[in-house]
Amino acid sequence: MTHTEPIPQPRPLVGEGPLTWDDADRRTVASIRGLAMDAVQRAGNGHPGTAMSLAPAAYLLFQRFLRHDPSDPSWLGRDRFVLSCGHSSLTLYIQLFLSGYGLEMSDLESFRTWGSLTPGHPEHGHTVGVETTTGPLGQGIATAVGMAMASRYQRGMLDPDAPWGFSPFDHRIWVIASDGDLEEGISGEASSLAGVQRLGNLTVIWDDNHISIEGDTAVAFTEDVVGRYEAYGWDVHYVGMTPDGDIDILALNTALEAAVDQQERPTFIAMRSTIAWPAPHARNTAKAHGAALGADEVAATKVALGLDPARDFQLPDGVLDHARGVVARGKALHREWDVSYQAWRRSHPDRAALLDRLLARELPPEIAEALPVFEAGTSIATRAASGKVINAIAEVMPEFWGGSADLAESNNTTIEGGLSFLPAGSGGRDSSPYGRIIHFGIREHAMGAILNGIALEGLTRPFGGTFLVFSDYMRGSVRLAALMQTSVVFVWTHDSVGLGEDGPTHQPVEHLWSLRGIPGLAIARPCDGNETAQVWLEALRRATPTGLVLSRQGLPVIDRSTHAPASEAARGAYVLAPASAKPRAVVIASGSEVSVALAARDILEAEGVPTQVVSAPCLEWFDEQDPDYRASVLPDDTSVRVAVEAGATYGWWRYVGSRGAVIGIDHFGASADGALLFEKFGITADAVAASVRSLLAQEGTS
Ligand SMILES: Cc1ncc(C[n+]2csc(CCOP(=O)(O)OP(=O)(O)O)c2C)c(N)n1
Ligand SMILES: [Mg+2]
Repeated sequence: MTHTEPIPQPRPLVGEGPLTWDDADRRTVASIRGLAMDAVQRAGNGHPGTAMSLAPAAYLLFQRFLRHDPSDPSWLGRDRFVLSCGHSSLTLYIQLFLSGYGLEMSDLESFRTWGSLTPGHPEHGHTVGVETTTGPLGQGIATAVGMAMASRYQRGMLDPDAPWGFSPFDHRIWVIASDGDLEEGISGEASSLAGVQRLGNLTVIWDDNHISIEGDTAVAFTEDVVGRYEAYGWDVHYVGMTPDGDIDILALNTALEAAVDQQERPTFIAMRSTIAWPAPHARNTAKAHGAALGADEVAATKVALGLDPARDFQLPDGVLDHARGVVARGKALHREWDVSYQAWRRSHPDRAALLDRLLARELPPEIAEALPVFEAGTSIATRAASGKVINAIAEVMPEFWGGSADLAESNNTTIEGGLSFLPAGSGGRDSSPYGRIIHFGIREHAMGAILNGIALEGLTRPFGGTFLVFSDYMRGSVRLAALMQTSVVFVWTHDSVGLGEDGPTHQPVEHLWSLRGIPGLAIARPCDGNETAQVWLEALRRATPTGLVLSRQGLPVIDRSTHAPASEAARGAYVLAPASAKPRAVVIASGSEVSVALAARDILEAEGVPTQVVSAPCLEWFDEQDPDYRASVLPDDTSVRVAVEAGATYGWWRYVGSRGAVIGIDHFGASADGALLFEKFGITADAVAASVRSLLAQEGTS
């Protein structure tokens, strides 16, 4: 790489000089507290207390620490702010309003109502400036860990040689988390990993208010939280309260400045606060967490804040102008950043071209040709085929990275020749701070949220693996992936009783339909190696959350010269083997049961029953096809339709109709050889053929 000109050095990520906290700031913070009370009072429901107490902390962050440009909310160089305690959404909405992100007073007035930009909990993609959807406690902080990891990977891909703080790709992740966030196991999983990863670009402020819904947190939360974070390897700080119970803003400012200077470890700031401060009666009560304070208490609190008790949604003169000063600050930061960014572009044209492709969300043109082709007549488990596909994709997509929750070998998720993603000096020769193999540890839930965070950072394409049965452990994050439509691929292997001897604890049964029940999540269960390659490609093309469901056991590679091409898998379901004449029966199957369906077809055709076999790797993609196509796959005039899948039966009825049949497993599995379990549980060609015969007989008599 030749440098055509010296790169101007952007300012490192340091603080902004001594804190000035003047009357204008105090009046603004008082107004924020008033708005939080008013919005909940107007809606009749919501969470006023925490938005009131957190007001100075959020204001300090947005005004002074967060590097953001409200006039360009998707600025590549921006810091990310995550409000992990999403119930306190007004904390975020009011800052977005005051900072000039486009939210207006009218949006605060319509808080929590139909069609508003201010729903009960912050929703990414709905309200500009919301970096991730939060509300399920614990998800935000774990997602933020993913953002912090992605930030490091991205600079490794684009600007690895710049010292930390000097690359246009360096930025910080700021989180506010509540007691509930830290009680949830997922936050412990993710925080532990953040410590291992020494994520110096991550700061978490814990709103230590000793209150949750059932009262004093001492009823359920008594450990030494700060000690725990110290043990995770974080840099910890305490921020106390003022004598009258407000957040000590000077102490918080000092702690945040220390966080900015900290490059080696994530920062944890334990910040004492009083929920609903300074409401005379509601403060420090659990009731203030989730209910409007009532008109009298609101009025009394306004008096305490120096606001007019008779006015709702008031902003004293000058407050908005004062707060919106952050727009000019943001533009200046952005301009300054642009100089170094443009210089980087000129000096690194190849990397700039890569970045442009990533920003355009395009795949490299050579991706389709890069995929492996599996030879007909051989046998390969779809997890193993997926492993080969992952490696082929990795060759042409530097933005493609991921790993497993300690099952890399079983999930076939390892990028051969790749380095482990680990901080400098911690993992030996096979690792690098910019490595592309993530070791999540046995932390499925955090893995799910971290994958979301990586995807939300916006430039890279993550995947993460575990056994399908443990998708339950990560379901909260999978649901958010679907809600946010993040470009995440979940690699779920060992997809049925076919996994064998590990027995019922490890054998998924209800999981396929349980996951298919999540709106916006595609579940792709390919039948052979070549379908595996095609569903991977389709998942990447769509860039929406996809769960790949893959077999442990070997599956025959279907001869595509005599059957439909595997590329048809992108349509979700397709006629793999047409009937020899107008079909009298249709057998529809996914994954390992497609070869069972083909064998049943051989039996039935030999008996003179023209039978069409449909391979259905992804019902969500199939449901999107036009009605004519769907009717060609599942002809309306063929009432004898049998579905076969080694799992719970219930969703298949939609595809087989009331005169059809479903062959599946509606009970737990057992510890024995996988092939034997298929026999014992009736997932066989003979059972499918018998079912078709019986339906044809019923049809004949009806
Ligand atoms: C996973 C999850 N479980 C339960 C809830 C319901 N819930 C909302 S807030 C909350 C606890 C509130 O306590 P805390 O986190 O300390 O917030 P604070 O009241 O201090 O704002 C609960 C249980 C939730 N949002 N997410
Ligand atoms: Mg609390």
